[in-house]
Amino acid sequence: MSEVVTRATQDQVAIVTVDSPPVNALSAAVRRGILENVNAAVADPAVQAIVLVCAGRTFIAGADITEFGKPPQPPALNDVIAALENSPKPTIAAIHGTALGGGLEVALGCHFRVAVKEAKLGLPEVKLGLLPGAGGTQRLPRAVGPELAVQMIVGGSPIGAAEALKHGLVEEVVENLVAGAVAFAKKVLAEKRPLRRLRDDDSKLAAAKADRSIFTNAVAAMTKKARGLEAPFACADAIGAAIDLPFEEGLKKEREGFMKLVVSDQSKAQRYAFFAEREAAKVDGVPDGTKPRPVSRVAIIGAGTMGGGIAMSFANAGIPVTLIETGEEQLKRGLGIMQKNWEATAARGGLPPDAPAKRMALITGLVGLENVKDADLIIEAVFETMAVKKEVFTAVDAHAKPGAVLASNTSYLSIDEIAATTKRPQDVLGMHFFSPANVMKLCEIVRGAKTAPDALLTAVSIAKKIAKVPVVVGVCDGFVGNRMLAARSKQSEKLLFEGALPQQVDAVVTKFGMPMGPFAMGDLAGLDIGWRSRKDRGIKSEIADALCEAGRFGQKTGKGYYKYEQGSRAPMPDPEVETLINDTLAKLGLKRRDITDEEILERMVYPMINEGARILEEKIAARPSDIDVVWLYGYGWPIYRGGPMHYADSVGLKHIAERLSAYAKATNDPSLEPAPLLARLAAEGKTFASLTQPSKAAA
Ligand code: T1G
Repeated sequence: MSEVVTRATQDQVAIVTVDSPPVNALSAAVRRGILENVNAAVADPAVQAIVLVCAGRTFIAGADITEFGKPPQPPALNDVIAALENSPKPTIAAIHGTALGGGLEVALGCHFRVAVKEAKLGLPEVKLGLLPGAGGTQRLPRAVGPELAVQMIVGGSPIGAAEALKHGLVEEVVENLVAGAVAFAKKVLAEKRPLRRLRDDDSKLAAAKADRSIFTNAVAAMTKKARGLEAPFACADAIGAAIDLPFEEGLKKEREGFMKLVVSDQSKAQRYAFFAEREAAKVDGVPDGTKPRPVSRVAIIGAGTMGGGIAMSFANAGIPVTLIETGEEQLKRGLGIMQKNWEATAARGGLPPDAPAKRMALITGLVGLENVKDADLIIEAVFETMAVKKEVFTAVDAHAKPGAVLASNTSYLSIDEIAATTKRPQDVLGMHFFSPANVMKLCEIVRGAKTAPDALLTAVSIAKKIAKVPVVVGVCDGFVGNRMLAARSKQSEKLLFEGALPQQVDAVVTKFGMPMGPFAMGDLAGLDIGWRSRKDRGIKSEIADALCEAGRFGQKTGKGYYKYEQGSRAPMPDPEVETLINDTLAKLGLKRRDITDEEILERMVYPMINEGARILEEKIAARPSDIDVVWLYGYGWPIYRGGPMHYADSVGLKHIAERLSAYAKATNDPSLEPAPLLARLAAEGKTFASLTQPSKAAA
């Protein structure tokens, strides 16, 4: 019999328990074990009902994603579900933790479901570029109605036990998992309740069959933000089949949709991203047994845009914050913005009405750096100059308690230089958040030359606690993300000098899937910042300089590389910019040439990949997938392309190296020559992925 699934009978109820850590995923062994034990329970005259439950921290969290792309092993999941659904004895799923994907589909195959109040139930397959492939698109609409089914399947977010009870997805919320499920089974037997096979129950589909707009409106709302993604639309089609077709035909449609997506490049990229995010939190070079330091209070220095957003992230996670500013006025302004942000979210229904007050209550605003004294973690988010950083860290070093972790939110500056101003460089590191810090998920954890392993683990674990995705990076100018972005910005500027227009470059980059192109981004950030720093450093960028000399600082002045209508952030191409570019190039004696979209895309992406290779050579990033996680969660890289390094492997490193060499010669820019690592892998016909042990996401 199975090692991962066991069965015991209690009071005529067979309790079939899955125990396959870490998340009871539906591996072949688990599928076999469930099938064997359910069949045995059905055949056992001493058994009158069957409860399916899981040991460990969660109910089944889905199919085993590591099995995708490999030859399928029997039994098929649909056969396991059919055994539960066709059982002549009541089958009850007892849910705790997260019943997700194939796990919820197994539960939907049972006649009844009970859950503990903390449980979450969902079909997140769309987040892996898939659709529920074991009846979820056919049974969930029958359980909760098409509207909620569309939200859950096309959106991919789970619902809680209370909402599941409200919508009939579970029959009961129980206090004690197993005892509650057995008691429920006894009730079903005592009341001779008919066995509810969802496949036979179209009652909740009737309204949508009569008025299809119930379904199409829900789909339209959920696919608004699905730009470039295939899976959300495939999910919607499969749910549509549940409304239009008999169950078995709908199941067939679902299967066809699943089989198409599971081999798609998009799903491969999204499965890769799933595991890449989890790998990124595993820090190399930390001795086994190293524990993070306890963090119960955080101090944040600076209540500006970044400091305020960071403080909100901690309060959102229930961690008290001391917010420190140089004066009452700055403090008041910072606290005011945080309150407004929370109230706006609550007004949109994104937070319970009492949450803003509760979270503000976790923030203590104080003036004076001495107030860092009680904090376990101190994050500095002040003006981005080394002089100011050093001044702040010197003071923090004097007041902070022993063992406190001192973090800088710098986006570029050297953590080692900052750490050297303290007597405790082992406690200093970088925690680089991204704006808006209460929204963006990425946190680059910058490891200094002297940063202690437990300080590093403290930053990684606290970042996860505040729902950030931590990636450990080394010290260099711009760390991973901004360093690669600089390589792209350099090319975007050069393309203007060679003949491209801002709107052409941005259109190529957004068509590729990025949320915004380099020139619209420049206008958002403000062109005057770069202009002032160029002037400080005595360097020129004739086109950008000319724009600024003409007062075109971007959105803040209503015009930059684009023009903006009053109150609108929508960039509109401006013929004045083309004239300005032509005049500037004429002065420089430069001629414009036609540049293809293909060349623009290659010169936007390949130099970044090349810089990524250098970052790996210098061990600034531990693995290529870490670089991808930085771009996925910090810079809006399209999830269905997996990240720059994964994308490079899908294009082929040989082609990329050849194109880079060609551009290096054509534009006389030696920095475009392929980095040694890229050149070597290309020559050996290898991939970036080959640099780390086979990833869990099978190709
Ligand atoms: N398959 C294989 N491994 C998995 C896994 C899965 N489904 N889920 C988690 N793991 C591994 C993960 O890689 C990590 O490994 C460890 O478990 C702990 O995970 C037919 C097609 C359940 C909410 O999309 O969302 O069903 O790094 O660090 O933060 O229709 O894991 O320790 O070696 O994330 O507590 C649908 C995916 C699959 C859910 C727990 N299911 N998992 O979060 O732990 S497709 C999902 C999660 C499907 C059917 C279809 C989360 C979690 P390691 P963790 P966590």
